[in-house]
Amino acid sequence: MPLNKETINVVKSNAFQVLERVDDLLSLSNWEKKYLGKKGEVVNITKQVCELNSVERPIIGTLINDLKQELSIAAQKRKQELATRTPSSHSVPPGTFFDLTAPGKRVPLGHLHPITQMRQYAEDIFIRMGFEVHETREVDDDYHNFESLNMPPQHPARDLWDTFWTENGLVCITHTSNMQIRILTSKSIPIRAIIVGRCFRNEALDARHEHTLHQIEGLYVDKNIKLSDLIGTFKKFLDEFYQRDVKIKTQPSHFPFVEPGIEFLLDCSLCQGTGIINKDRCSTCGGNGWIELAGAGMIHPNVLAEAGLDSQKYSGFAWGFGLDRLVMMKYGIEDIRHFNRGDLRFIQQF
Ligand code: FA5
Repeated sequence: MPLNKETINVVKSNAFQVLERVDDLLSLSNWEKKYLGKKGEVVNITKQVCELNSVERPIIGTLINDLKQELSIAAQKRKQELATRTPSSHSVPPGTFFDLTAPGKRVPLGHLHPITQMRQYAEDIFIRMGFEVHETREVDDDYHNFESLNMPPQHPARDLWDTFWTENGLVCITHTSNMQIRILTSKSIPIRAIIVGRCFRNEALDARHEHTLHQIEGLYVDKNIKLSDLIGTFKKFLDEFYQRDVKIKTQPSHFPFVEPGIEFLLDCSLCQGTGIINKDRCSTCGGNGWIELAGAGMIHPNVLAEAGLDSQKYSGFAWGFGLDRLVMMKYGIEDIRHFNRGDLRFIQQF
């Protein structure tokens, strides 16, 4: 299309029509780019001036200069109007400008479940204490969940755990101890490992018993390891986890894969160890003021032998604690079932 007065008028009327609809500073900046920018419409037509004859050239050149000036003045005027107009709910306050480089608002898409948060927190503590972190399998075979742990078929201690079995004879793991033999056979001594994961039990549910629970197993093997090392290590972890000098007690217990076996109990944070809340029995600890956190003990010589380790030379300890119960005690959560209910009023507090 040849460059003439008509072409300039078309550019001008288009530019003004678009400018009328410009409603914010960002659109105005785009408008300026489109018409007055380096690759804009005005520059485009200016480039064609050299193709005109000597009579037309000065006339058209002057018209283009006028157009450029008119558009610049109009843009300036619009900018002032936009910057000083009464703010509506959709506009920015007067005098402000969009900072296109500012970081966006964080969209609340969700957050980690409290158990996951505390699992990571606990793992960090153990890593600082020199432990390696391993993940458990959730479905395993009889050998790893029971037999390798000094519980041959028909051993009565298998009944300690109400087990879910799959149709093809596998076990939904009842405890993270299922990984013990794998770690003992694959790692070199000294062994310092934790094993983290979900376990499943077909048992009656109450304020401190769930069918799906989270355990963290601890495994420590070296020369001259004693029961006092087990108690000291676990207490140190708890002090870090709760950020205070915790009150714990131990009592004898029996697990076929340790000898001797013990349990760790913590004073219940819901009733402050009294067993009573508002004259009623504390339902969280069952009224005895202590809540059982873990089973533990010195690794049984039969388990060490199964892993090919000489129990005359090496000794070690193991524990398995319920992470859900630790978190309950940390935050004063009175019922373990809150964790899996999916009630956002609960979850969003963490
Ligand atoms: C065991 O699971 C043993 N494997 C622990 C162990 C490991 C002993 C290594 C010796 C050496 P127990 O069944 O007591 O033990 O469970 C350990 C902990 O898991 C309990 O103290 C408790 O804190 C938690 N726990 C057990 N059952 C449940 C449940 N149904 N709901 C929530 N937490 C549970």
